[in-house]
Amino acid sequence: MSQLDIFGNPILQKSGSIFKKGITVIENGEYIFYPNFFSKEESDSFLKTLRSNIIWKQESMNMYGKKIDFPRLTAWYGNNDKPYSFSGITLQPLPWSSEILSIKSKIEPVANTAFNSVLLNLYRDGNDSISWHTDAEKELGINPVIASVNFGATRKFQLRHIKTKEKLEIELTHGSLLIMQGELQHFWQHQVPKTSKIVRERINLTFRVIK
Ligand SMILES: O=C(O)CCC(=O)C(=O)O
Ligand SMILES: [Mn+2]
Repeated sequence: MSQLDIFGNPILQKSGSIFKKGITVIENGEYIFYPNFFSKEESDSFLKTLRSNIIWKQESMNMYGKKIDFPRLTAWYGNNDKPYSFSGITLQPLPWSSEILSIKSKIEPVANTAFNSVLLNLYRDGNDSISWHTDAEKELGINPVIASVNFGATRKFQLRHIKTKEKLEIELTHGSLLIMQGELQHFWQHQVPKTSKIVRERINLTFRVIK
């Protein structure tokens, strides 16, 4: 586990990253990380209820005429009727559930943003992953604020600058909150790689504003 600064941010010992009022300012972007935003009890309870109450789907995409399953299950909830497209698929939002609304109300004051939708990912084991991408779809507008909430297995979240190729890594722990903002989505890709370690399930929620 990395050393934490007074705001609970891990000290990354990377050149060029500085902390300003709890915000980690990196080249072309900013993030705020709370390793223990939710208590262990709250996090255990959210993991269990989200696992059973969310309508998890196996989405797939078409690649060279072949149907390829995403290496994770997904769900899309929100209060807007606009469909959301990413990785070649289009999702229609389901109406908010009480657990999601409870999480949303806790993170909104910290993220300073009123979110209108959330993408959920269920990583069943270390073989599930999400590969390099940005959350820069046009529906998200310029410099989107994305709030990512994590329950279950700790997994590595990696960031890679598209020009300099510099890499950063954050361990997303049970009950953590990562807020990405500023220009970050336009300059940094992110991924959660597969791991050969035996890990339990992990649920990630990324709250977004669809314009
Ligand atoms: O699981 C994560 O931490 C990241 C998920 C993600 O990047 C996405 O859904 O766009
Ligand atoms: Mn993403």
